[in-house]
Amino acid sequence: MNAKEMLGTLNAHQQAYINLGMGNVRNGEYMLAAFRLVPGGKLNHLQAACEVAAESSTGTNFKVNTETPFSREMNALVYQAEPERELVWIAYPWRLFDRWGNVQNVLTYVVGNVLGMKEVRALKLMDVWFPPAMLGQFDGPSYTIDEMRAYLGVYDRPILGTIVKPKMGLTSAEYAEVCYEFWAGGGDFVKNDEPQANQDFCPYDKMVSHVKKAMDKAVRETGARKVHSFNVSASDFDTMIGRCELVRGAGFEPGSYAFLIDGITSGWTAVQTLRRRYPDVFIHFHRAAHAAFTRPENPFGCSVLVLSKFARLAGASGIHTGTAGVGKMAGSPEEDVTAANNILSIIGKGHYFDQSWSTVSDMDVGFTRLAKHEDTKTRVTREDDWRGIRKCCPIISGGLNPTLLKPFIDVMGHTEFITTMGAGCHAHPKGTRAGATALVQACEAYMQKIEIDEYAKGHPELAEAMAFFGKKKG
Ligand code: CAP
Ligand code: MG
Repeated sequence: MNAKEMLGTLNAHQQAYINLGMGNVRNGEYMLAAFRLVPGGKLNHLQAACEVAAESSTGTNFKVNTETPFSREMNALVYQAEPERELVWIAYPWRLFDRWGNVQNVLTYVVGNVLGMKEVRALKLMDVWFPPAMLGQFDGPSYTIDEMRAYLGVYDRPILGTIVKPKMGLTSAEYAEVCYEFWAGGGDFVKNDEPQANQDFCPYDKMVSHVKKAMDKAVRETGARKVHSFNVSASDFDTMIGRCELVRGAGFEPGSYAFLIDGITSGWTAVQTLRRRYPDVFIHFHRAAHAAFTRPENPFGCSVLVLSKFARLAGASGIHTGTAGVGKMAGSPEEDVTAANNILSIIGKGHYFDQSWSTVSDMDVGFTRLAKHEDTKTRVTREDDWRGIRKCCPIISGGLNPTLLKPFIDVMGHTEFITTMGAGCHAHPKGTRAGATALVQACEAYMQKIEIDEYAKGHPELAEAMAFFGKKKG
């Protein structure tokens, strides 16, 4: 049966959550969601879709006597269904959501209880579309890669970073030494790894003060500015804010530090708290645990695109978007590059929706004209942020090494991202500093349009990296 034929199978309760071919779903009242859905139990596609629309808006498994005419206005509505493609589109009256921009609340609806319903055997939120007026409720990023580039004086190439490895176990002084070596080798950006916190062998306050010394030394010796992204994730918000304040009180100049938050395990409220408290700091969203939702073989959850769009809405300055199949983590070019470009662009092409990030009505001709000529420089800038949600930059990490920089850029199609290579630098046969230099050289080769084999002939660190990483993973 096709969707129209299934209409006759709906009970009264389900009929309250559907309006196939409803008028203009883009009239500004609705957030639109595209789900992959496989019905469970004895339900057909449309019955299951209506049950999902009910549970993810105003309903439950029976029509209740306490409904009112207004509550029915808040029903989410199935407005399109393609059973043969296992797809359904649902329109959510966005008045349902907590006022003034609460990502946690929106996700509680659309990837909350519904993922646990018996009525579905698969339910994955593949794409989402926000109307301008809803976008206007959200902060979006404040301090972006534009500001980081201006601070570093790095343009027209990726910002080159690392994660200190081993992932855990170094003392504060040893940790800072690795930072220094990477920066001295020419790297721009160092991040704590996602589990770094206040371990007894690496106390947070000592790590911060040692990193400050390491950064000062590297800046003095190289004459180049550097950035460190401190993981401020913590057991509670007071401790999280305490870590932020510790960094800010350690003498780092504005722009030389970022706050990393494990956004999935810390939660969206932590992400938005950091964005609202520290609009002058790069908020680095690490997505550890996202794979529970996003892995392609997982029938429940949401796509990397959806996760990344909500991170932009929440105000993350950057979020990890995956290595598009080039690095060690699961993830396809189609998924990862779509996500990366959607959070950068003024109008982002999604899987099922093209998203204008303008907070002004679609009639904003100036904005759409800007979008036509969009490039890294014209994306929503600070001057423009009254009319659009600023960009959130892709952070590219996971199994990369200098020999994979160009292959990744070739897939991505541009260099508007931060890349962080852990083993890719610290496993270099001549150590971290050489690993950093090899990364810088691989980037120089790319920018000069020289094949790295050729460029390596005059650059030993790159040649050693190619010899080492070219072998099968050790
Ligand atoms: C990478 C990394 C990153 C993940 C994040 C790690 O180290 O530090 O956290 O790659 O993955 O812990 O594995 P390597 P994603 O560079 O040594 O692989 O960016 O996909 O969220
Ligand atoms: Mg890590």
